[in-house]
Amino acid sequence: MNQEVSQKSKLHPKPEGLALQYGTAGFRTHAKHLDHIMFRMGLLATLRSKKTKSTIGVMVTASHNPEEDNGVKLIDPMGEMVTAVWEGYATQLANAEQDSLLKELKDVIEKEDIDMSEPASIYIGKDTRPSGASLSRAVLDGVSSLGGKTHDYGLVTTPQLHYMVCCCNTHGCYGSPTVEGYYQKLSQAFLQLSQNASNCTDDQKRLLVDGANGIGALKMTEMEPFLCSKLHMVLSNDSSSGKLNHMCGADYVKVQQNAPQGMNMGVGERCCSFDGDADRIVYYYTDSKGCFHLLDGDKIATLISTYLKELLTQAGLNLQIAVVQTAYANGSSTRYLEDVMKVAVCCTKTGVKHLHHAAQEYDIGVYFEANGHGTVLFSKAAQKQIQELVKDPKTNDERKRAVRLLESTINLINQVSDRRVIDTTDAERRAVTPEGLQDAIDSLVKKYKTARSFVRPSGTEDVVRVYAEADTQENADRLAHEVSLAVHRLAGGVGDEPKPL
Ligand code: G16
Repeated sequence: MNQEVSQKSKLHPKPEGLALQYGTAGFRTHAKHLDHIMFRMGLLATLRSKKTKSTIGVMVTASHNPEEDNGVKLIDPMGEMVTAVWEGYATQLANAEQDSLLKELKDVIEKEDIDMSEPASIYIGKDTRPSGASLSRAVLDGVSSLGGKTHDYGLVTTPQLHYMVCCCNTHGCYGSPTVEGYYQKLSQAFLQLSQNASNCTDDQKRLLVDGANGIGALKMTEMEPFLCSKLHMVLSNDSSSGKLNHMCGADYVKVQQNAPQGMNMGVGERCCSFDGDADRIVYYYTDSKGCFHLLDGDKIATLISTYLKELLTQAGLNLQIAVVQTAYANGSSTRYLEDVMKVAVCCTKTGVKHLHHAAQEYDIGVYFEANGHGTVLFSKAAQKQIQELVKDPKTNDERKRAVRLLESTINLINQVSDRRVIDTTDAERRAVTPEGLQDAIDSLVKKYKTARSFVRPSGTEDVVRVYAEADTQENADRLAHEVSLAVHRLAGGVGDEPKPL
C-alpha cells in the first residue's frame, strides 16, 4: 500500500498551506484547487468501502455553484450522505501536507480498525462541468492505489448515483443499478400514479423544464421515452448554448423569485427548474396578471404531506407523518403544517444530511429544504404495513386503491440526500458570534410585522447567507438589507456595504 499511495499521490500534489473543509455537501471550491482532494477522496472512499463491506459512491459535482467550481460528495451504502465522523476524516486527509498523507491515512485505518485485505468497490459519477473528466480520473487513481475496484458511470445526476449505490448494496432489491433501471423504476411508478389522473388535458401534461444547462437536461431527454407521452416536456437551458447555472436553474429561480432566462412561460403554464446536478427542483407559474408564483420546497412538502395524509386515511393506516424543515422554511408554511394539517414539524440545520437523519425518526418523514432539495422516507415498518395491506384479501377495493397509490409513491420517490466568524445555534436560527450580531438582528426584526431573520455561513460558497421574511415583499427586502448591513459591520464584511435590494 505505502509505495503505491506515495507514488500516485505525487501525481496529485497538495498545494502547500491550502486548507479546505468538508462542508454542507462535501468539498466545493474552484476546480483548480481540487485535484489532490479528489485523489484523497478516492482513498477515503476505498477505506469506507472496506470498513462497511459495501459499495460507496463518489459524485464529482459542484451542484448550484458556477461552472468554474467543482466539488465532491461521498455517498454511503444505502445512498445516504457519509456520516459526520467520516466527514472529519475527509477534512483530515484533504489537509494533510504531502509528506504526512500516509501517516494520516494510517491513523484513519487504525481508528476505524479497517481490515485492508477486504475488497473495495466504488461507483463514480460526474456532472457536466468541463473539469469533471480530469477530476474523476484523480478519484479513480486514489481508489486504484489502494487496490479498490471502480465502476465509472460517467455523466449522471446526483440522485442517479445515489440510486446505483443503493441498488448495488441491496443486491438489486431496490432496482437494477443501471441508468435504464433507474428510468424504468421511476417511470413505472409515475405511470401508475398518473392513471388516476387519466382525464388530464394536453395542457396539464405539458411541463416546461429548465435544465440549468446541466446534467438534468441531458437525463430528462433520455427519460422522456419511458414516460409514454404522459408527460410532454419542453426543455430550455439544455446546454446547447448557455453556461451552467448562469441566469437559470433552481437556485437562480429561488433567489431571484423570477423565471430563468430562455424560458417562454405562457399564463398558467407549469414550469420547473433543476440545479446543476439535478438534485433540487422548484416549480413555478405566472398568473393572468403576470405575477410570478414559486412552489418551492416548503410548498412541495406541504402538497406531498397533504396527499399522503389523504391516502393514509383512505387506506385506514395509522402511521405517523412528519415534515422536516430548516430555518429557511417560511414561517407561514410551518404554521400551516402544524395548525391546519396537524402534522409534526421539526427543524434541523441546513444540509440534506441533517434533514435526512431527522426524517428517519418517523413512519413517514417528508423533508424538503426551501431551495428544493428533498424527498420522503418511509420506515421499513411502514413499508411492511403497506405491502401487507395490498396482499390482504380482506382489504376492500377503496382501501386497496389507496395503498397501491402509496406503494407507487414509494417507488416514485428516490429515497436515497472569513464567513466562519459567524457561529450559530438553535438549528442555525440564532448567531452566537460575533458578539452583538444576534441582538442587532433581534431589534431589526422587531420593527416589522410577522418578521423573521437569521444569518449563517454557507457551507458551499464563500458567503454569509441572510434570510428575511416579513408581511410584505418590500418589508422583507428592507429587513434583509438592514440585516446584511449589520453583518457587514459586525462580522467584518469584505468590500463595499451591501446595497438595498
Ligand atoms: C447543498 C446541500 C443542501 C444545501 C445547499 C446550500 O446543496 O446539499 O442541503 O441547502 O448546499 O448550502 P449552504 O447554504 O451551506 O451553501 P447543493 O445542491 O449545492 O449540493
